[in-house]
Amino acid sequence: MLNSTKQLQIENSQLEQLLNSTVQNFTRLRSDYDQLKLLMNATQYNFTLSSAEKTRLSKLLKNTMQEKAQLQVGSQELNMILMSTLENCSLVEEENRKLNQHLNKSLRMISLTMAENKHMNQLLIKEQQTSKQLQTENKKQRSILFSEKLSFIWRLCNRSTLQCTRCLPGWVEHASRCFFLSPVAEKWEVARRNCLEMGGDLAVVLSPEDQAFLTNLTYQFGQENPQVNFHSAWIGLQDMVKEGTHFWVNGKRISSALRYWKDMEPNNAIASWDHDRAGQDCVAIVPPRHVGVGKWLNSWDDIVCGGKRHYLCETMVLSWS
Ligand SMILES: [Ca+2]
Ligand SMILES: [Ca+2]
Repeated sequence: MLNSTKQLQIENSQLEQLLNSTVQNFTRLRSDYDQLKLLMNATQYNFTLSSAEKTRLSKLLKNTMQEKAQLQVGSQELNMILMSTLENCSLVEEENRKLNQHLNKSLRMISLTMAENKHMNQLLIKEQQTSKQLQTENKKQRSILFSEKLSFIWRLCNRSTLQCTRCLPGWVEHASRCFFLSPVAEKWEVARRNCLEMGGDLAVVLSPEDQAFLTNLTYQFGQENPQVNFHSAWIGLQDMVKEGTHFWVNGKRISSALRYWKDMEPNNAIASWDHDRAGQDCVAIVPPRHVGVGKWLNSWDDIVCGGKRHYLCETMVLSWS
């Protein structure tokens, strides 16, 4: 019995300890429960808050995505505009570059033209000065030329053209000499004296050109003076000293290269009235029927010196120095 009681007491004590322990555990569990509840409530609150936040953030995200899409479209448009603008910029730059080149070229041209103008102006001024000086000089010279002292010059010059001949009136210039065909006929010696008195002598043929000129002069005289009994004109050639040996009045013998005798001349013919039988020792040019054809240059004939013929004189040209 005692044992049983003691056993019971032990058991009771063990139960009591267990109970106490259980109460303690319960109390602790209760406390844990309360804390967990509080925690759960807090978590629920937080969850609610998180949901709302999530919804808000979702909306925000959606809006942001829309905005992003719009911004992308806008960005593309802006890119296109930018590209187009850049292209235009490039074209404008190219155009600018060309315009600049053109401008530079124009500026250079203007610069050159200005320099040229300046040069021309200087030349013009110089030319005007020269012209003025020449006018003064011209005026002075004209006053001298037209003065009484030089009036004789106007017998030799054309007042309109101011061209002057180097031969006296009535004389013709040829080969830097002056020639004169007399309007009257004289014996050869008288003719020569007349030529000498005029400062010259009877004409001498020094070249084929002289022969052509003198022959043509006699031809022209005949053509222009049909009323004149014009047979021929003395020249400065004779063989008075020795028959057949012809000398010019300048002292030279006739040259073999310059002989212009007519056919059958010189024949030293003796005329019926030539009682002295002097023959023909003086030479004259007989005008041809035509000039420039056939043997027209062969115009010389030896004639009796005492016969009267027109005559050809020559002088040196007038010298102004
Ligand atoms: Ca003779
Ligand atoms: Ca003859």
